[in-house]
This record gives sequence, structure tokens and C-alpha cells, in this order.
Amino acid sequence: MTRARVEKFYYLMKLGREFELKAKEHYMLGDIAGFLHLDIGQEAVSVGTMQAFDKGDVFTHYREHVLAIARGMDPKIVMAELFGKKTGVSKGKGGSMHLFDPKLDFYGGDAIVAGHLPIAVGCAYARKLQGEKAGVFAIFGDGASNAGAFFESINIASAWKLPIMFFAENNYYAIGTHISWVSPFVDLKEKAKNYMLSFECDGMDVCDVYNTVTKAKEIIENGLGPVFIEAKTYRYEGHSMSDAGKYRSEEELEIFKRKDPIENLKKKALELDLADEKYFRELDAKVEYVINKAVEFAKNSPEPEIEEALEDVFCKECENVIP
Ligand SMILES: Cc1ncc(C[n+]2csc(CCOP(=O)(O)OP(=O)(O)O)c2C)c(N)n1
Ligand SMILES: [Mg+2]
Repeated sequence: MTRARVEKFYYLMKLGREFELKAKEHYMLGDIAGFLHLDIGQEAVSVGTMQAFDKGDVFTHYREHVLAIARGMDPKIVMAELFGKKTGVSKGKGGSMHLFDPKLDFYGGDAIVAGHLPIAVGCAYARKLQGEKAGVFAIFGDGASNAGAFFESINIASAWKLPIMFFAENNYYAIGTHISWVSPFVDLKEKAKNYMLSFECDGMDVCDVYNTVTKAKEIIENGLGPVFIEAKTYRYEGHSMSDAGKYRSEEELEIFKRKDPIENLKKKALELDLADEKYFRELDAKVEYVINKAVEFAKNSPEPEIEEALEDVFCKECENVIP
């Protein structure tokens, strides 16, 4: 661990946490409509993966605000998208589950559980044919690992030795369903280990996530086929804003809060004398400033025009064939 790395990881995780807390607040105020899935508690996964997988194509599920920010998306255009504003990354027409930016190779936000996995596999096939070194990263939840699309994806990726990293974010729950009720394996890497190299990392430890993804990236970049990684983590909030999370106990929540990824990184850095309290207070102040600016930007941005509703629905090439 270095001071520069502590700064980057702490700043991004804190930025992600505060972003989500503000998004929650503005959802309650009615500024944000539709679904909102918060990443609070899971920041080590979002930041560790995106910092390590810095080149290549990224496909995500719908719990993707912090992944997008850690990939380099400006929190302002992410917040504006949540507010449904024209200045949002998807022009305010996608919302929370559709943060998509080809400039960052971030094809994020798929509302269909496991629906993005076959698309990511297709992209990995294309990258292989194009002779691209950088591969594809696809993140999904424990619930998605029970879907047919998941098994079809790991099967063909393995058969064709595709350059893709499957990252299973195991937070134990698919909405209110505990993984142990619907899967023979709570350890998800058991599902993939006969298909490809499979690793596990601590999803509450940003450095462990970062190191594991870095190792996997080297494997896929060297054409050694697909890789599977499982990280166990926990969401502190309900599945989405309409879920109070009554199916789990306070004790269970407390166990994971004691492993909080942000507090633990800070504690480790203080112990190793890489930074002092003042240093973290300054980073916190910077985060507060950036998030307040993001909210201000989102609030003051215009709504999309009604005439734009049908724009960007089909790709340009398809406009000729679809009446
Ligand atoms: C194909 C499909 N089935 C059901 C749903 C409804 N649904 C939305 S999220 C979700 C749970 C997914 O859980 P998991 O994959 O563990 O991801 P997490 O929300 O925990 O990040 C379900 C069942 C959906 N969006 N798509
Ligand atoms: Mg889950």
C-alpha cells in the first residue's frame, strides 16, 4: 500500500458513499424518480475493480453509480442523469440504471438480471477477432449467477477462450432472497471453477479487490482465456429505495458494518503511518464540495425536450432499416 494509492482509493470510495447518500436524500425529496439501487457498503468492489481494470470494455448491472464514477465519469453528469436532466450522461433519458458512456468504454447499467453477460461475451469475441489486447469486464450479483444467461455465458467464454473477466459481487441477497435458499453453492466460484480459473477476494477490502483484478487482467490480456472472481460484500441499504430490507437482522448488518471498507482503509493507513487524521479530513472536505456541486449542477440543468424522446433509441446504422 502506498500513500498515493490510499489517497485514490479513499477519495473514490468516499465520493461514492457521499454520492449515494445525496442521491437517497434527493430521491426522498422527489427530485429523482424511478428505481434507485444504492451501492453503500460495496464501495471496495466498485472502486477496486475499476481502478485495476483501467483499459478494456466494462459491462455492468444496474447498481452502477459508483462503478461509473470510479471509471472516470464526472459525478455531475451521473447526478444529472439520476435527476432525469438533459445534461446527464444518457441525456436524462436513461436514469439510474442506464449510465452509458462509449468514451469510457463503459456500457453500463442493464436492468435485466444477467442480461448484460451474453452481450459482454459477444464483445469479448469481437475483441479476440480484432486482436485487441485489452479484454472485457462484466460485473453481476449473486442472484444473476442463478440465471441461464450466466451459465451460457461462462460456457461459451470457456469453450472459445475469450478475454473476459466475470466478476461476481456476492452480497448474499437477490432483493430479499438469500443465496443459500436458491443456490447449492454460497461460494459462487464453485459454479465457475470447472470452466475457468477462479479466484476469490475480500469484497470489503479495496486493496484485495484491486490486487485480484490486476492479476486476472494480466491473465486475460495474455490470451490465457476467461477468469472468474468472486467477492463477498454487503449492501447496507435495501435492494432499492422501495425495499426496507426487513428480511435480515440488525446483527447481520452490524457484522458487515464493522468491516466497513472506507473506515478500514483509513484505519490501516493510519496504522502504517501513511497518512494522518488531518489528511483524511481534507479529503472529506473535497468530497463534500464535489458532491454539492454535482447536486447543484443537476438541479439547475434543463429537462430534455419532448422532441428528443425518440432520438437515440436506435443506432444510426439501424435508422435505415427500421421504419
Ligand atoms: C431477468 C430478470 N428477472 C428478475 C428481475 C427483477 N430483479 C431485479 S434485481 C433482482 C435481484 C438481483 O440480485 P443480484 O443479482 O444478487 O444483484 P444485487 O441487486 O444484489 O446487486 C431481481 C430479481 C430482473 N430485473 N430481471
Ligand atoms: Mg445480490
